[in-house]
Amino acid sequence: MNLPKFYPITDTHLSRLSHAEQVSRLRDGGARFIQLRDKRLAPREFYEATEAALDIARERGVRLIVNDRADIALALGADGVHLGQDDLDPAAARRLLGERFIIGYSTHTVAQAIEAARLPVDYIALGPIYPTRTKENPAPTVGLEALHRVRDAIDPTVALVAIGGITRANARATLDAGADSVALISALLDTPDKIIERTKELRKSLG
Ligand code: TZP
Ligand code: MG
Repeated sequence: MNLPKFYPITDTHLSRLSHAEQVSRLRDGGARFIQLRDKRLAPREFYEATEAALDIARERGVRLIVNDRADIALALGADGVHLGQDDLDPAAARRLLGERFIIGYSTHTVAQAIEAARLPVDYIALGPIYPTRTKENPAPTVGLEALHRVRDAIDPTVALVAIGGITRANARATLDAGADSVALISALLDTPDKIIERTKELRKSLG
């Protein structure tokens, strides 16, 4: 699949803003493809936050991916789901969601990514590429070399997303190493008043 060069992921703890407000500001900065991620909310609350964010996203031409919860993505008609190694298996999610939904899948090593690309997924995420303070108990960093190796090994129609410690300073090099898109949290969200500005700057630097 075709992905924009950058892929923001919401974080309410870091930004102190609702998911809907983060989507709005990220969109103002030029984002068109956003993931809603919340490790704290109960499923019902996450459903409600996703519903509110989807209203904004639809109005403003943003595709929204729901982290972890294929059921919420399906119930609300979001654009897709992002699954981790402990979530619903991607093949099961594909059976549930059908072909119309985007399925993304997190991987943490070269071998895992190559294996994952054979599953019925639209993109795989590989990371952390660089050290990150955003994720609890992150896997060891894999570096740019791992991106090269995965890109060379997998089907070109499966998009490759780099995640973990991406900033404006390293985003270009990360794309050049073989990522189709870079996913970011703290570089865009850790200063709520600057989300629009940071997103615009990133977009500009990626051309
Ligand atoms: N998965 C691997 S690293 C990471 C996730 C969710 C956190 C990315 O956050 P940041 O702030 O962009 O390093
Ligand atoms: Mg998950």
